[in-house]
Amino acid sequence: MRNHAPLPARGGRKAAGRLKGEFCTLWNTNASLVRLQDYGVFVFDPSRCFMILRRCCLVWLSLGICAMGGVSSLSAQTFQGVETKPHPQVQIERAFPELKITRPVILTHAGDGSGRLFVVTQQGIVNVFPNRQDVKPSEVKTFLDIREKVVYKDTENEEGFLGMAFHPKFAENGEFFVYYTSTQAPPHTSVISRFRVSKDNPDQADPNSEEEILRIPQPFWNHNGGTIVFGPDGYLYVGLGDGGAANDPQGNGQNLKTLLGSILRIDVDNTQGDLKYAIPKDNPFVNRKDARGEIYAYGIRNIWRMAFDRKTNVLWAADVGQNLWEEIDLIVPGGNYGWNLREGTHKFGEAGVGPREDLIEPIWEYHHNIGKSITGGHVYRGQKVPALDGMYLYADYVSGLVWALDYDAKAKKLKANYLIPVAESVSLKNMPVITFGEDEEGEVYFTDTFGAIYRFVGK
Ligand SMILES: [Ca+2]
Ligand SMILES: [Ca+2]
Repeated sequence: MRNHAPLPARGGRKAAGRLKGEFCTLWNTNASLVRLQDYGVFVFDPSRCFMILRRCCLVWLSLGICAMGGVSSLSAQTFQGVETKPHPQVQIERAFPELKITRPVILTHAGDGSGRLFVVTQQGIVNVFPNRQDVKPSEVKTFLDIREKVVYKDTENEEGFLGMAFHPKFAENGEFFVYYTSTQAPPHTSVISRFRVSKDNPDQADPNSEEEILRIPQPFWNHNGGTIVFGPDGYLYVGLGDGGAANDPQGNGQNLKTLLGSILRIDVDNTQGDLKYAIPKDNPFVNRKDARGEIYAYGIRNIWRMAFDRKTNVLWAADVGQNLWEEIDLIVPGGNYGWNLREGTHKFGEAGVGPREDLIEPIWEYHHNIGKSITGGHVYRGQKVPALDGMYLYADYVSGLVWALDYDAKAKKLKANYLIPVAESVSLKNMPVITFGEDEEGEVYFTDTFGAIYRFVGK
């Protein structure tokens, strides 16, 4: 088998990964739960792991060990004196109860006034459907199917179709952009491409319209980042991971000469020299010979979802941790977010450092006793749930908890962190949250690996 996850020098239990890294830590601490054929080899489907976790929890519940004590200890997290508590007015329910979409790794909209939602499978299918709660599976259409071009394996499940963003002027130019692991390139190559909608059917992309914009060779199959999003400035922001393995063995996070371990900011409406894009002249490192001009921020491990606050234009990112800490960052141009010298607000490894003025600390972190792999969401700016206005919605893939962080980015003040309870009508109480997304009105959704889509509602 060539499915060996690279074994790290230390922290070996983190060798196994998931879509955004480290799903399996939990399981390796109790390997008997999962039949790992070989330490560091993926032999299971994360969804199955999750089912096992649920079953175990049921057993613990019946033994009276886990019971409510376990739940309340999970919600009793604090950071900088702010204690997490359940939100009294908001809950989670299914958004489109009749739909089930395989590994729904992206949910977005076209921004063209059509109201349609686009949900993408990690294997490479872009689905489109009307944003109606009672939408039927028969109403879901295939907007684009590029499975033949996309590398996806359950055993190396951080590759695949990972990002999609509609051009801000999509209604006029029909352009949208995708990020995927390519079958038409050396192994572990990420590609960013432009596609166009077909001329005569708004629910279908032109599969032959692909223009490759950027290729990113990756040393390992994990930590590919993959979020692409247009900023309010019209530039495309690209979240890249550190390249993979554990501990960032190539030191990509702190290396400005590589695109890995950073967020890029590129102009896809223009070209420059041999590039299929241009580098904005006001990018922070554009005049440095020892740095790639595309880089907007660095010191990133593996951002799994980032999004602009549509009201304040602040870029929020969730960076997945390695051993102990998951974090939320506010991204500023030229910012160094610390990896692999820091993990959250802590020194990382023997070569790590204490707090340093040039390393930007997260605004929130949580320990691995709360969750083990953060999934970033959006600052809520919708109309339907006023109690969430201005709060950052996020979740943990492993513990299946969903939160709203109340942080005043202007005053740099942490106000509250709320656990969002799940409505009684939803049978699954802790879901492996794979991504968040917004519709045109700013309503926020999230998906789980079982294919369900959820939304937030007032109680
Ligand atoms: Ca990689
Ligand atoms: Ca950091």
